[in-house]
Amino acid sequence: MSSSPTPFNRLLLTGAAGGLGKVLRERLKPYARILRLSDIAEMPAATSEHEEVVRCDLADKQAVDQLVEGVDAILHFGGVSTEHSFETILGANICGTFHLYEAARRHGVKRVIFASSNHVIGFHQQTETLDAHCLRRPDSYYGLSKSYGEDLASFYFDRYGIETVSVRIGSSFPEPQNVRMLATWFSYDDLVQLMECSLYASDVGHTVVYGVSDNKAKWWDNRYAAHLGYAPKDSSEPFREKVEALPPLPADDPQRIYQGGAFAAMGPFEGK
Ligand code: NAI
Ligand code: 15L
Repeated sequence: MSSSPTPFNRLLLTGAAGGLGKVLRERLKPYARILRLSDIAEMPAATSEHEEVVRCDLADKQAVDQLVEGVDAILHFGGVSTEHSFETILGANICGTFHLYEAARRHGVKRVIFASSNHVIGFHQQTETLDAHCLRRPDSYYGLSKSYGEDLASFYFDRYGIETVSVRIGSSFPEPQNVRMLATWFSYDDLVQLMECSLYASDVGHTVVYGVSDNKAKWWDNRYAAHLGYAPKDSSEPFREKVEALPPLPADDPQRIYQGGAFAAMGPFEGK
């Protein structure tokens, strides 16, 4: 990738008030003349004529349609980001992602970057190495919603030619918080690099890529996404001593068995 790719006219970032949204609000500036920032939650006002701030509930089809008008590409980070009851997930993640693709189709948007999750494959064991063609084994209603999002991406490419990079994000935080994250950690710098690759690579069709840094502990193999040109620079290894000093978990704790960790043991959310 060149050091300064040509900026898009207008990029839409959903989930702009969230943890990753705040990072991307700053770091996506070089890639767009105008960044349209959206969330259901309140956000700081636009800081220049290069930002547009739009409050929008992804569950509101008409509002999402208006949100997408005039946009060249979408980074879809909005939605419920942890495990909850199916009903809580339904509006934002399942209906919301459908609304976004329908709006993209109506308004001629050609590229989406979808913040999928490792919880799409979270019921695989930590002893396995997975590539993008592996069987999905969602570990939660949240993981199911991301799996559905990947299916929407596949369908909207096959049917309407809208390209998507579905990024199965591992754990994107300032630093790994536990031993599991030694394998799943995805630094903010590597996240930004992968966003750039996903925006500018040609002919991505529907590409699934694991959003993960160059960690020594590896569960995921990104060979089917080599065409994106993503080359992570960071590693969780400098944090190993710190997280290994945390109180150890019992050998049968889901955080030590499943790739999705604790999500694999959440719920049920209803009576018997
Ligand atoms: P976050 O929870 O901090 O941000 C999500 C944002 O979506 C929030 O600001 C929330 O207000 C917004 N949102 C929720 N419901 C909405 C609705 N109905 N309409 C519009 N906006 C709504 O999560 P984070 O960590 O920033 O993650 C961003 C995206 O990346 C999420 O889609 C998450 O599932 C995904 N992801 C993040 C990972 C991570 O390690 N941070 C790992 C895997 C996936
Ligand atoms: C996710 O999908 C969540 O959005 C994030 O909050 C973390 O729990 C992450 O996965 C993880 O698996 O560490």
